[in-house]
Amino acid sequence: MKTTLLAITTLCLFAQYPTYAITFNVNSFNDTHDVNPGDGICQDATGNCSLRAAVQEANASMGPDQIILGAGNYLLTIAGSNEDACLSGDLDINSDISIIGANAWTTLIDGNQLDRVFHVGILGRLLIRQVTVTNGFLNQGAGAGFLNQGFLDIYYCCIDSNLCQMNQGLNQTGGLGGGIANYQTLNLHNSTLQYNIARGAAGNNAKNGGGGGGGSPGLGGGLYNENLAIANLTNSTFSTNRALGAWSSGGATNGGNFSFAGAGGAGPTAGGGGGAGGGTGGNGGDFSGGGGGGSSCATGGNGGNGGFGAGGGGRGARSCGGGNGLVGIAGFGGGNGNASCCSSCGGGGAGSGMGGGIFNNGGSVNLVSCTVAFNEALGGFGRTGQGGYAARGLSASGFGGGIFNRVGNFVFNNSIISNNIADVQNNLSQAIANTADDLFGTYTSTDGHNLIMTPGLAVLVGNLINNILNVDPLLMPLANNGGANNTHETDPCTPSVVINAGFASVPLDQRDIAQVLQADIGAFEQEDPCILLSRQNILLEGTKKKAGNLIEWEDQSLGLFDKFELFSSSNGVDFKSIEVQNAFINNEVYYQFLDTKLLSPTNYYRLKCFFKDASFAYSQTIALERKLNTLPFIIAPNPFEDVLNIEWPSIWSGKARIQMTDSKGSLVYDKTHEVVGGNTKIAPGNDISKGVYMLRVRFDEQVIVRKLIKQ
Ligand SMILES: [Ca+2]
Ligand SMILES: [Ca+2]
Ligand SMILES: [Ca+2]
Repeated sequence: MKTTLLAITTLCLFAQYPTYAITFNVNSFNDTHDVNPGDGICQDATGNCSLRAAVQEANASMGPDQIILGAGNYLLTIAGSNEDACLSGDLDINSDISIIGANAWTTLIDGNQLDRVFHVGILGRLLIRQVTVTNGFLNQGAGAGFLNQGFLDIYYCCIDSNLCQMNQGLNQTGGLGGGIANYQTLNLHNSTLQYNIARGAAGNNAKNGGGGGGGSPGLGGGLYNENLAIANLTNSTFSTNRALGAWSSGGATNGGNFSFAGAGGAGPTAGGGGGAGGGTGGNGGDFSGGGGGGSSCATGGNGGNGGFGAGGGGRGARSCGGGNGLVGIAGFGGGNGNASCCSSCGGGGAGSGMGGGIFNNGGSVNLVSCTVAFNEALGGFGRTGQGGYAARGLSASGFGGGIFNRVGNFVFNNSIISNNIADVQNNLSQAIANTADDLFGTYTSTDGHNLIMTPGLAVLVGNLINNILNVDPLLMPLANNGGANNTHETDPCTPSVVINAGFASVPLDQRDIAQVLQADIGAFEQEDPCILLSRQNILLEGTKKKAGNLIEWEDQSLGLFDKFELFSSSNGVDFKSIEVQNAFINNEVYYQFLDTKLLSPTNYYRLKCFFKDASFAYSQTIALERKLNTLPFIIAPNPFEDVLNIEWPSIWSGKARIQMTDSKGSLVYDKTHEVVGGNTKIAPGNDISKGVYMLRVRFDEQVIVRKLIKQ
């Protein structure tokens, strides 16, 4: 058995490290050209070897070459998009090249928002390890971190904060794959795609009564996978990526001339604007908006219809008593064009947001032991008044916050798809209602063991054994939990249902942590058991004070711990971090924290105690129960001059009546305040003289009385 394992390991190593013809050791962070590509020497004008020069030289040489990057920021500074010889903008990979960094925490390849970062051409093969690829930016085209038209193997990388968008009204492909757009073969291992955005383009705005064009969708915030492309995704995390549909385009008021053309939509096969004199806007193809209708003295021109994901065109204006045309109807997920009155015209509809983490457009995707969480797919913003009768196009919808499988074979096993959102954007491009939605489309499982928190409209087929649906895996925020890049840890002491609920096909997790007991579902294996420290190690106690719960603890370990994180909970299950304190400063073993933001009459507390090696254990949990009228309620200052600050218990919500009487019993202040925890300021002091007053606060059944002095 051992021999077989060794053989497999050796094969894997060979697959990851081919025999290289030449190895280039990059020794410069500058973005410079090779002075003589093809001479086998990586050398710029200053005699150094830069990353771009090494790629140029490797492209020119036969056989697989290797480029080694040390720690540091490799900032691309030579602007110039749509160039494929690695002379400007993105790094074009046109032969068989491996790029190996120190690790993804310290080796950064930064696109500097000039162009995408890597373009693997149809003759290219890139193996990239242990780097962060960040700050790619596109105004048209696909894939801001990577566009792969060849073969792309990614190991232990972080693909972070790349933005693939498109300028308004462009008749181009764009807004596909913020992190990666894959058109051929992609193998992704032990990597994280985070904070990448794919955003569509609005159609052209209406002008002089000619209707506005429809917008295009944003598809695949993390990854867009094209028709017939193959993506094998293993032990990886897709988190906090966003697919954003374009906003609607604007309507317009007719400038007195009733014979203007409509405006065109956005997208690769957008509909053109209808002709002057009431022409109908053209229909858009896939991912492409319809054109706006032309304006006319008689009937206003119809808006063209949008293609899949895209908005319809706005209706053209009419006057002279003519009839109304029709608005353009959106494609699936998009917003319709708008219509307005009389001599004004409507804007084109917004584009859809689809697949916050991943969008598959007919390819083949195999997702194994991955976590796809906290991504968003948001339809474009639309439908605001504009003054006069002009009106923007309508807003669009979001689908598949985690994954959208339009068509093609999408297989997942042992993966978490959770906490994703599909919704509509507001005018800040944020979700209006944070509607949970993880999946859209049809998915096949061959081994089951997936957790899908909100399956939505997804169809799940194949072997569904041990799938867990509609359960929150209680993932902790994206963070460095050891390993090559960020992951979502599960909490061992809560505990998450994914722990030991997976299957064994992948022996190591994203961080190369071996399975403990049974494999966990997703990219993270929780190797720390829920360890509870005895009261002899950590003595945690709480005391009820007027201002809150005073939490104190004593560390008997004398220096074993690095820091303490205090958590509170209203139910003993869902704990929130409320305080972090470093341990053993000046040999101190006593710690305290005053919790003034109580969550409920009963509050639970526990400490997460970090050892110096970053492993941790929990203290025992304590509970402090209070009567409602002993919850912290602070009135300050006392004595006061004009203004009094009242700090309400954080669980109070409703109306409170505040009354103040002077020493003779006469009422000097009487108002009812809406209270939602937090703070209220009242100013009773403007009209009253110096002296002693009684303040009464009534909330529900309770009355709190305090003596105050006005000075
Ligand atoms: Ca050279
Ligand atoms: Ca280039
Ligand atoms: Ca396990």
